[in-house]
Amino acid sequence: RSAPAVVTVTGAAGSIGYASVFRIAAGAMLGHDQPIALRLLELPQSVPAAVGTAMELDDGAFGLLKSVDVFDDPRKAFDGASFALLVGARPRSKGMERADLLAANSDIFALQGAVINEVAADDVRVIVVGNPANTNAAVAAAHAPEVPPQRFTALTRLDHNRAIAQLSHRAGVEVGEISRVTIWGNHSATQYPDIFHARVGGRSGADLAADREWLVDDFIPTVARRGTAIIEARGSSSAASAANATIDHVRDWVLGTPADDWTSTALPSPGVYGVPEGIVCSFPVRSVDGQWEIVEGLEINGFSRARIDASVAELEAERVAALTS
Ligand code: NAX
Repeated sequence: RSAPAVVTVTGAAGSIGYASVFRIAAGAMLGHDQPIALRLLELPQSVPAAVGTAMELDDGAFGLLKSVDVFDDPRKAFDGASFALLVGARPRSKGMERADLLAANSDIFALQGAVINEVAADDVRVIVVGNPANTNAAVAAAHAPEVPPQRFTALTRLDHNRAIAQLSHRAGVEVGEISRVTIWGNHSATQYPDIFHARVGGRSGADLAADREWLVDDFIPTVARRGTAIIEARGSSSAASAANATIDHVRDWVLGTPADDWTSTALPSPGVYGVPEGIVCSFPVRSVDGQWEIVEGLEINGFSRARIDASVAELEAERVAALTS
């Protein structure tokens, strides 16, 4: 039995935090033989709610859960952390401009990046869920010069899983028979779910994509706007599915992606696929020996190129706005 892995979850009293921590404690993220030390970081006003969550975690009597601590001080919460799940973020309030939202989050993620740089474990892996997730990850990475940039990632796995589910319905194929789907770009309405390289049961994704009307008017917007559809249906935003995707992301990062498949993760571009260096962009990735490797050499057709470029342009504008705010 190894020493407990220190897992810090920010925004732990929020919806996604609440939906994540019980499954993490049950071993769904790091495996059923890895003990866990959970750290819950919240804003001071939400510390009581996080304490309530910690009490419920206690009541789960999880064999793998060695400790749960609640903090409102990032310095304590990230001390020695090997996994930093950055879920808490400033939501857009009424009358708030997009620039204000970017600025407010830039402050939060600059501070958290700097603290992680200083006090987290040497092997720290960061996943940003809080929106605007890609840009928040870019800001945090920019403030953590001693952490390799590729350890700062943002969640696009929920979009990836949504794309697989939609393909499964369309083709009448089990989700387990679908592979090599890619989300490119930003976790926003400009994201591009690419099925040209996918395998869908016995068919190729390119074959399905030949129905351009379905691709353009149905599949792509359904995936990209799924978050809004969930809000309309449930009256609040995706929580359990986002928690599930976060757990999938970290599990694959640590334990590896299946041979013959890949997944989608946003990480700082090393300058591939025409994405400028440092832009936190979603790519097709494999996890090898605990590190993300971008799947290179995929042929990008004109249809895909235009959509990737549009999302990357949005990311560049966001980054400029966040870093100069
Ligand atoms: P909630 O509002 O339920 O919870 C957020 C929690 O974060 C609150 O309890 C708040 O007190 C806390 N918080 C805010 N700032 C903090 C800080 N500086 N330090 C510590 N805690 C802080 O939101 P929830 O539904 O859980 O969503 C969390 C974030 O995920 C949002 O930014 C949301 O937009 C984003 N999402 C990202 C997704 C993705 O795929 N990347 C999908 C789902 C979700 O929309």
